[in-house]
Amino acid sequence: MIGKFIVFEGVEGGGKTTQIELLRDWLLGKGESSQVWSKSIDLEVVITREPGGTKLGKALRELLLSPDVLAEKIQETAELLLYAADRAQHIEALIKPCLERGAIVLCDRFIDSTIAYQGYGRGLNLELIKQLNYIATGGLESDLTLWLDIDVEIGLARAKNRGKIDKMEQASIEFHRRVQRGYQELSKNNSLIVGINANLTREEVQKQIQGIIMQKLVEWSYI
Ligand code: T5A
Repeated sequence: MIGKFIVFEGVEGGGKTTQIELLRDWLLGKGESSQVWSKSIDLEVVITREPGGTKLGKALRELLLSPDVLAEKIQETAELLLYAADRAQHIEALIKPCLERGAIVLCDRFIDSTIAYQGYGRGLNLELIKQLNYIATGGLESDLTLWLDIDVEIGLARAKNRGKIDKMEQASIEFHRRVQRGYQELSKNNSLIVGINANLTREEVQKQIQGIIMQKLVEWSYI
């Protein structure tokens, strides 16, 4: 793989979508954030997300997250397998081809979401989830994971202010706290996960991210 795979993670409303778009513009040297170095390198930046990065993924996302689309509850194991199916399709149909042609892929959620939500949140077996993640990804890992670490209450309030609430956002505060604990545990045990204080303003959060990406671009010999 010659591209780079950068994942954004965290609890609801942490600002992943907002920060991914700001980072894409910064990397491409657009607008106010234009950088001298970005003019001299020819980057392709691809934004994608889980669930929903492919056509199959969009259909699965609708089933998984729209509160009224199914007249029956999706059972926890079935939910786990649907996220894995979304991921398997995403990796083969979109992420690998992008990385093979050298793109920087910015992905909203990946395997750590399954560990945090289905593992810590729902209480499903963590070892089985790791095995399933391996089957879905074929072992592909991120080059960097940015964990937007926000207080659960602030994140949920931001998500609610935005309007429509999805199925996960309707879950109890205790569920979201367990998910948060999952991210805390993951970040302790994986040096590729970098925590970002996401309680701050959009601009302050973006500055932290740009600082880390700048170091990585040097380490990865882009600049
Ligand atoms: N899921 C996913 C699983 O359970 N298992 C899995 O394996 C996977 C892959 C995805 C859901 O699926 C679950 C987890 C999720 O519940 P989603 O719609 O993608 O659903 O949900 P989120 O990823 O949580 O995305 P959100 O859209 O809720 O939040 P974002 O993208 O983190 O935040 P964003 O940028 O949309 O910001 C939210 C609001 O806050 C404002 C924004 O303008 C927006 O209104 N905002 C700020 N306000 C103040 N200060 C800042 N710094 C702000 N930054 C953004």
